Amino acid sequence: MTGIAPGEIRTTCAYCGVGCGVLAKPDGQCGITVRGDPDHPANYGRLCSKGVALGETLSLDDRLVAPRVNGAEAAWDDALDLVANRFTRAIAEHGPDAVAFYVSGQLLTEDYYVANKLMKGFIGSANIDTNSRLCMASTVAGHKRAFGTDTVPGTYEDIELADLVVLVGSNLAWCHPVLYQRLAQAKANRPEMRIVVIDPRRTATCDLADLHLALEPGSDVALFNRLLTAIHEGGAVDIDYLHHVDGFDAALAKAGCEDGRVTGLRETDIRAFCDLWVRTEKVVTVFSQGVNQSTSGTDKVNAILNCHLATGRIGRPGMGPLSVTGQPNAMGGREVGGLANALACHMELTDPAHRNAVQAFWNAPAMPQQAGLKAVDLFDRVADGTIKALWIICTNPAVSMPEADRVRDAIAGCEFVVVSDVTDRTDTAQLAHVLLPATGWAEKDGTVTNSDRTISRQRALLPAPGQARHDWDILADVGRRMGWGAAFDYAHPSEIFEEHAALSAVAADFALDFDISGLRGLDRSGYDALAPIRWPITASGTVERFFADGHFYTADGRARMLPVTARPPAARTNPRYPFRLNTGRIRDQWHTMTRTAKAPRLNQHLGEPFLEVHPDDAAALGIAPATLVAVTSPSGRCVLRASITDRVVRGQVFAPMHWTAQTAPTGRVDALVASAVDPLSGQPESKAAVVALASFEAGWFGFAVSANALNADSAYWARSKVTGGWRAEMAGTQIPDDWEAEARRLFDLPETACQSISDASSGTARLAFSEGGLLVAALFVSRVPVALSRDHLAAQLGQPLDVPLAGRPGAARPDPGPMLCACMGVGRNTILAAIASGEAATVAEVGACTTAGTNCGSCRPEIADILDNYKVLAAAE
Ligand SMILES: Nc1nc2c(c(=O)[nH]1)N[C@H]1C(S)=C(S)[C@@H](COP(=O)(O)OP(=O)(O)OC[C@H]3O[C@@H](n4cnc5c(=O)[nH]c(N)nc54)[C@H](O)[C@@H]3O)O[C@H]1N2
Ligand SMILES: Nc1nc2c(c(=O)[nH]1)N[C@H]1C(S)=C(S)[C@@H](COP(=O)(O)OP(=O)(O)OC[C@H]3O[C@@H](n4cnc5c(=O)[nH]c(N)nc54)[C@H](O)[C@@H]3O)O[C@H]1N2
Ligand code: SF4
Ligand SMILES: [Mo]
Repeated sequence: MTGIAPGEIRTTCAYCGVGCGVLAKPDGQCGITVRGDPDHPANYGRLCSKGVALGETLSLDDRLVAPRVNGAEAAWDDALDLVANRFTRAIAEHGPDAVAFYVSGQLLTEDYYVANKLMKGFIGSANIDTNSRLCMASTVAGHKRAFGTDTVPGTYEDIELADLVVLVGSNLAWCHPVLYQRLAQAKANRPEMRIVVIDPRRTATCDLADLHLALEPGSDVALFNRLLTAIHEGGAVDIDYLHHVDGFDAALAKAGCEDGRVTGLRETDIRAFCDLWVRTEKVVTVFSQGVNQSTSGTDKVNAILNCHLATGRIGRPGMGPLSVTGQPNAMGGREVGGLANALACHMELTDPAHRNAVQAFWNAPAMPQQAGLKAVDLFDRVADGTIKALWIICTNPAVSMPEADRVRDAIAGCEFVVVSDVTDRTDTAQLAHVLLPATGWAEKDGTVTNSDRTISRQRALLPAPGQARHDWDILADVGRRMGWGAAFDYAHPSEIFEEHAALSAVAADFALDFDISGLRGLDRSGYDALAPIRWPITASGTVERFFADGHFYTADGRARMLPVTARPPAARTNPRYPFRLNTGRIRDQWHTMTRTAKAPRLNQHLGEPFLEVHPDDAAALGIAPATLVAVTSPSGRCVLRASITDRVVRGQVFAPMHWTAQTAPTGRVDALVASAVDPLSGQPESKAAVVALASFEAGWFGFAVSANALNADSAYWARSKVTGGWRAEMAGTQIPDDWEAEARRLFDLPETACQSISDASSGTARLAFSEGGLLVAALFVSRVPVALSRDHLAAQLGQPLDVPLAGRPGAARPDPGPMLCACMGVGRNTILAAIASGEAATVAEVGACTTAGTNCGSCRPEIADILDNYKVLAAAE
């Protein structure tokens, strides 16, 4: 181990399922500095832009620091008595299925374990589901069908060892950036390595691809069926391995009926992909939400697994399917049985032997016999009043569930809603009767499991703010108040971990895959010192590779290939809703932005909600660049900034999922998404809504910066944090009579000195407010989208008003342009200048000249893009 510096604490990143090790150093002032842990097997020292900015997200200004009941601060005792009483009453009056928990893959394993134990063992209902239903459920269902259990056989090293890496529905460059960097490095070391990206959209990940297959949304099964046929025809079937596999003939027969044309791909491209796959033994298929979030998600997973099983390319170095998990503890949630149809330690809720074993182990009074409500059904039952008491922990369903307006209204109409969060400023928290302050990432202690089954410790770095308590502690306290003191008598997460490890020994008696019984008996210091370790960790300590030996976890020990056929997405485009809406993530924001949006540098990459539209579609609809688009679907409406780009094909549009009523009320894209689900996994089709587009006829556009929060209420607004204040994009239909009065209200500055320039004929106005000669707020408006250097204006906050109202820097100070490299703080213009000067012609040279892309590297695909565009421009001149 490389030593750690004095004062540094080893922990794990708060965000994605890569699960990077972090060395954090508290600065003694409630802050921390971070660097990548060089010894952690997930990242070996690397961090992405979000990881680098962890220290900038810890301010306490928006934290929830005391319990609240109906909006008023309350004592913990009163709040928790109320929760226990209301749940007890609902159960007494209506039975255990009248209550529900909706939890999260961002809980630590220990939190998750207690939530699951309380609901399934003691309340006696399986109505606990998690946001993993929106995330990993199709993979879980596909793994179980094929392997008899939910095992991810691959590891991160396999990606590096492979000769062909196929990325299906994964924007690895932005969503698992450190894995992407490992892949990029492996390809740089071995240029003969091939990478194929299968995604309807040309993402940043495609920059590394030798082949990008922009297939029709939802058509992955057809492509992998074509591949299975090609595997057979090309002689790549592993006859010996097929002794361990059932269902080859049926799967192949079904695959043979598939019409590859539904993929919309050129036959030559399909062939090129199949040829590459067939002739390359070391193949890793990485897949993510483009696969899972689909009404045929489980079939997509099995179509992929079929190909690996048929070739025996599974469980061996450099080979295998690898589902990358999204949330930091999505995998841990699967281990503790967080889903409504699962039981702890990969045991089955519907298997009486498993159920009895868990009941005996927990000494539990009641166990449900059947699976509980899956997320979409769960909120339907909230809407119709069947669920009388609901506890939402560590997730924001009023934003992230499909048909989000309906879900929001359902929560608002529920008799009793408890929300545990780190902040009250979420769309869901605003609907709670009881709001419980949870400790956050920097304050919590426990374990998380990443995409390749590596368990890592997350360690507390800072004291809990105010009265905030740990999620496991809040849950256990409610368990005690409901009358189950002995079962919830935990004093420290290590005790919960110990119990989980002991339960896994029970599971091991059933010869299940999940086994951490080798970690039993860790005392507190052993737990505190636990180094990253991949399960299984059996009592005899062996760590094996799954499936290479042909042993699976089905009744007969053989894997299953499934006959599957492609189905189009549930919603069909039609003349009323002619566009297919794809949704997903951007590089520097995390989900509903409650944490990442606190770091100014993470807001600079893409600062407002947007819609990617193909140039031809935009032209046909009269949507000009940077104007606004009204997007409607059968379930809702959004207004988003038009980003006109051929990264999407005609007829398809893409919008990020991150914005909320707190940050951009018309940017809640899940309002547009229908709640159609996969029949097996219950996972919603988040990536294939149908929508109509129209230009949003704005009478004015505005851009504002302010040292204080803004009271924006125009038809369109989106705000984000900048250093020293806020910035907002705005637009409205009616032009106000008096811009100064409007600005004073917006900024809540009734008296402050104001300088303004306006031109009624062009509709422009520029207003600057200053105190003591220093800029405190400014508003620029125009009839067309406001053109000015936003970062420059934001940087003027608190500065002397020397170049008033120019909107761009003077010649002496070049404008760095929009932030491209969040880690090193390098703007687009700085990079362009380096390229134009002739000093930098490659990504590496841009790094050498400007430092851009030299830390986490997440922006390197975009730098490559700028270089390419520049070369095209130069050639055209
Ligand atoms: N920056 C950032 N990183 C994150 C997160 C975040 O919020 N921000 N969230 C984390 C979480 S919880 C998750 S689950 C992961 C998600 O990680 P990813 O799954 O990589 O991310 P998404 O952007 O949701 O979707 C991936 C891609 O699926 C494509 N797609 C859409 N439809 C189809 C289809 O029918 N077939 C195929 N093959 N592809 C399709 C989309 O165009 C998109 O590029 O990211 C994790 N990492
Ligand atoms: N259209 C569309 N919708 C999607 C997706 C998509 O691709 N497209 N992706 C789906 C996927 S894969 C996912 S994972 C979900 C994510 O969606 P959500 O889970 O709803 O999003 P988050 O913003 O991560 O919500 C986490 C909440 O927990 C709070 N929190 C943070 N730390 C703690 C803690 O330690 N304890 C407690 N109690 N609270 C804490 C945060 O402040 C935040 O409010 O979105 C899903 N929705
Ligand atoms: S890739 Fe980035 S967000 Fe994901 S765990 Fe690593 S540092 Fe955190
Ligand atoms: Mo996710």
